[in-house]
Amino acid sequence: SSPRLSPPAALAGPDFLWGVATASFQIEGAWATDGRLPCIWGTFCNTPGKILNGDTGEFACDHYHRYAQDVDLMAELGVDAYRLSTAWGRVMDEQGKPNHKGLDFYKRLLDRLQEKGIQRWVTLYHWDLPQYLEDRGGWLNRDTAYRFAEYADLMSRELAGRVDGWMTLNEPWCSAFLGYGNGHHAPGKANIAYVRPAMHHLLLGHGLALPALKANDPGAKRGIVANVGRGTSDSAAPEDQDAAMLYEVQHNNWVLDPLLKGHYPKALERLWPESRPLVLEGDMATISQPMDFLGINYYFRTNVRSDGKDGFVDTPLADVERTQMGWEVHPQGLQDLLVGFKAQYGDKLPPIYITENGMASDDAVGADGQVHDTQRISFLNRHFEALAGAKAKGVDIRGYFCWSLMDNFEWAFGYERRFGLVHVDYETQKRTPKDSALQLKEFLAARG
Ligand code: GBH
Repeated sequence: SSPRLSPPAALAGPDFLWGVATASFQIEGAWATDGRLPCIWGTFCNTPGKILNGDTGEFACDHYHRYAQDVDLMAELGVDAYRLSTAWGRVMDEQGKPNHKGLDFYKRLLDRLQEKGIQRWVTLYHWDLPQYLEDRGGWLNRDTAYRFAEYADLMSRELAGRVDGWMTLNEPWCSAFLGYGNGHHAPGKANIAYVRPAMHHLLLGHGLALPALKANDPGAKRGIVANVGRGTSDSAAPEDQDAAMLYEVQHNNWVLDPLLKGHYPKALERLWPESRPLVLEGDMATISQPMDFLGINYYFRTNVRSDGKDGFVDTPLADVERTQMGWEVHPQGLQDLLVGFKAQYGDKLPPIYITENGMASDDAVGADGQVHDTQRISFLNRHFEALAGAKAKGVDIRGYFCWSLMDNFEWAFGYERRFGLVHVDYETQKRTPKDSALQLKEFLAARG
């Protein structure tokens, strides 16, 4: 029999929200259906050599056509909440006019969730920038921030009353650094001088969107989702400890300081002096407006050493447990980061939701028709303990969304990496709840 999923009592109360998460491009497929415009990830998929095995998001989990069954599956699991994202290019044309076919899809989806009593947490931007905006410079162009605010305005007018929590951006670090700095993600630009301007325009778009969300849908909560990483060094040498600090500045404070303190961290000048953004008067006030919550995505710890200059190099540890992604399993990092953020930001730190956490494993349906994802169950248990520990140390944590509801298009790694609680057979589109999903269901039901 499989190991049990057993979250600590501190996370089993009625005030703690349990959910699952996905993103539009990773599950919907139907990438040219009902007037959906091309996006940068479609272009990236069509560029040879960018995605493992040449996979694309054209069909993905076919969620666009199977959303009703997928909602029923979530209801079956008994989750309190679902975090999804909307595709900008489905709902708005190049002139900024609404595309009602695309909007209707999201309305049907959100209404079905409501019928099943599942809270709706909606991310407006999970990386699928319309290609026509990239053709005008994408996030390197300040104008994109204003276009994003228009999109947020449209969505919050159209979907007002149907959403419990709005999230402006998913992981701006990834958009800026992987999209424009090293080119591992769409649009595949690789120039370190681009990363800080791209980040500034992303955060500006977030700030410009907040007032519209509040005005149009005052009953919903508003926040953003940041990916955070734990950086430590196995060397006590001062330059290596300094490198670990720089890792966390680059991954965490680059995003959180402007949002919560209203300025960029000084250490960015050491890391990337050549990449200074043009910050206009008022921008930092726009970016640092208060939010109702902060979404945190946590996956792993990175061990670093000094690169001998003003930076850090990844120095992988031997003999640690890793996932199918090669990422180290390090639950303590989640607790250390949350406790550290509380110390760094104090009262400025909004209530926290873990908006993503989970792991990839090479899961297959066995002869018994089941998927025994024992590493995932153990991974989740250890992260729940770490989270309860952070809560006990005074961090205000309100909920946890597992990444992901189901296996899906894992960006540059295509379909080969499986993050789902539910297994997807991409030939038949059959969904099979893995042991982790069945265990989660038992826990959720037993909460009473
Ligand atoms: C999240 O990104 C995404 O939001 C989600 O769509 C995705 O499917 C999920 O996680 C699983 O990957 O410094 O170059 O070594 C993951 C975010 C990926 C951010 C790895 C930091 C380190 C890149 N993280 N990354 S690097």
